[in-house]
Amino acid sequence: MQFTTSSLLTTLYLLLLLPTSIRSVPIPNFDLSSDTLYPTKTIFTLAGSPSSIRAGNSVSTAGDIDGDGYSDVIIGAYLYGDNNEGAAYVLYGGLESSFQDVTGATTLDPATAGFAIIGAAGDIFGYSVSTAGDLDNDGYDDIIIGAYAQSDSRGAAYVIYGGERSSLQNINLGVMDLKSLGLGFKMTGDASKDTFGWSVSTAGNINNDDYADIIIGARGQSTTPGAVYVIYGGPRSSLLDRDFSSFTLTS
Ligand SMILES: [Ca+2]
Ligand SMILES: [Ca+2]
Ligand SMILES: [Ca+2]
Repeated sequence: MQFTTSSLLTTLYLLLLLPTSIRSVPIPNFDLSSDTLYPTKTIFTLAGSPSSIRAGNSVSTAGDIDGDGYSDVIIGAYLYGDNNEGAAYVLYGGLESSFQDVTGATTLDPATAGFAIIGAAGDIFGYSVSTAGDLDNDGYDDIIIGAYAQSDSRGAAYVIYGGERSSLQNINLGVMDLKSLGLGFKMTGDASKDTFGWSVSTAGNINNDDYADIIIGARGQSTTPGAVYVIYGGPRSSLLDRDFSSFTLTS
């Protein structure tokens, strides 16, 4: 390609028309002890003693769990409760003007703010949280939450389906069964001390079908040692509670 003076001037002129944000992208440094981030309004504050519930030990996008086009967030608070139940909070994204402060309570308003999921006693539920992607391909992103301390640290992980806000609700896993209620399903680790659910994440779509997949770490698994489970998504009818003590790991 041959450049003429005219074509070079034209190119330079077009470059100058580019927005400043494209030509140079300054990234400021922030000192969180003194600087104020924009927007200054927080969307999540905790009443009581935040240090005791460890809110924010784990955080993740929740994908778009209510299908309104705005991404949502999930926040773990693994020491919530008098008996280390642990909790996770889903907070909806939206117009900035719609953001509201909420408290680390047992319930939130699923119609406007989000919803809370509380673990059973001793679970350390919410130590790990993540979007699961759209595991059942119904158009709504789902979430996965780990509870590594359950049953002498055998551990568990829970998938909760997204849906219209009218279908989303506060969940207490101490008294509610996800599968029978059609809200999701539960996976449990192989043996005591496996700490199944120590880490959880979407796996993307590892087999390139129509369904997102998930990955779960069990760092305490003693025979391997450490183990990672990848579980395929699929139609909701195929997503059953799973007890991995009845599975044989293969290499
Ligand atoms: Ca949303
Ligand atoms: Ca889904
Ligand atoms: Ca898949």
